[in-house]
Amino acid sequence: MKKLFLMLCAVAMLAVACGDSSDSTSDSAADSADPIVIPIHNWTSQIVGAEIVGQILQMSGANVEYITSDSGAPVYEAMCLGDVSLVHEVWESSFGVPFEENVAKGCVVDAATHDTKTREEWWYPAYLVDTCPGLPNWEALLEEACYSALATPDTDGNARYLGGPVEWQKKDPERIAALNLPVTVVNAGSADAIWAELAAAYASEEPIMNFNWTPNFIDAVYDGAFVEFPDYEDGCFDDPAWGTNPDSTYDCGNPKGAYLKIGTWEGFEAKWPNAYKVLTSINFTNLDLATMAAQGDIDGMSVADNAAKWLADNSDRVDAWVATAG
Ligand code: TMO
Repeated sequence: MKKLFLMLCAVAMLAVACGDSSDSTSDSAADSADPIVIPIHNWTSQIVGAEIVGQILQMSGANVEYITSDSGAPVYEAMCLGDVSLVHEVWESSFGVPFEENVAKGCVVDAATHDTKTREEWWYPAYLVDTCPGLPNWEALLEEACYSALATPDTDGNARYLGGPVEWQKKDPERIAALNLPVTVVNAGSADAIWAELAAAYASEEPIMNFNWTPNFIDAVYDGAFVEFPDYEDGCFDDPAWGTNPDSTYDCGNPKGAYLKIGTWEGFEAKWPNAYKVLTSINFTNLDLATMAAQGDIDGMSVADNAAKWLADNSDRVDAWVATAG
């Protein structure tokens, strides 16, 4: 008899009649009180956005907890195991491969796509065009006057390209080999290390070429542009036959207009159904990320003040997202 009743409950979803009687105050599924684990990575918009996402989830009744986490494959493996609950800035060009691999396994969910369109690429200050007149075309880097001007004592005559931390998973060595570029990659230890070098070089108009991305604060402060490599198309990263080098993958630039997604652990929605609704209604635009970055990296605001200002300036949108909770 009890079995039949449970079966009817499952079929008819008689939430009130079937609910745990100790839970009589709520007529919708209750979220677990366990904390939602949010990772903190190593660039400003993500760090501020993690605080913003956490506060929005708390406004809707969730408990949250933060962990500092590698932003590359390890965070997707941790999310696959349920040790991390979400990633709110999945950048296609950096993390698309480990993210999509774990989505394909079924342990990570492609939960939402922000309106933000992203690009991550080699970048140079506008004054470098005097030395490398063919820029933004990548073939400018093949000219001796250009790569020699960008050389430093540790690059053996090659141009020096200041890349981001290795965990951002860029295929720079592969691209350099595929396009036969006279360039040596030097990976910065942090985003701040890139910005410090750029600031110093820019002040004295020294040649520099560094990793940058959009949306970011850089456009508001510096005049410069991305290097234009052959346009990314399907196949470039996995089919050697694609592109100008028939024997190599990565003979192209990173995707333009790339996605920024929210990923979750597969068990998130069942464990925190209301928080899941709120999380997947969050939708950051290019201006949102650029603002979070600028408030931190230009205005020098603390993470707490930066998040508080963004939440206050966007309270109508935030309220609407919070209201999606049951
Ligand atoms: C993932 N990042 C925005 C630092 O390129």
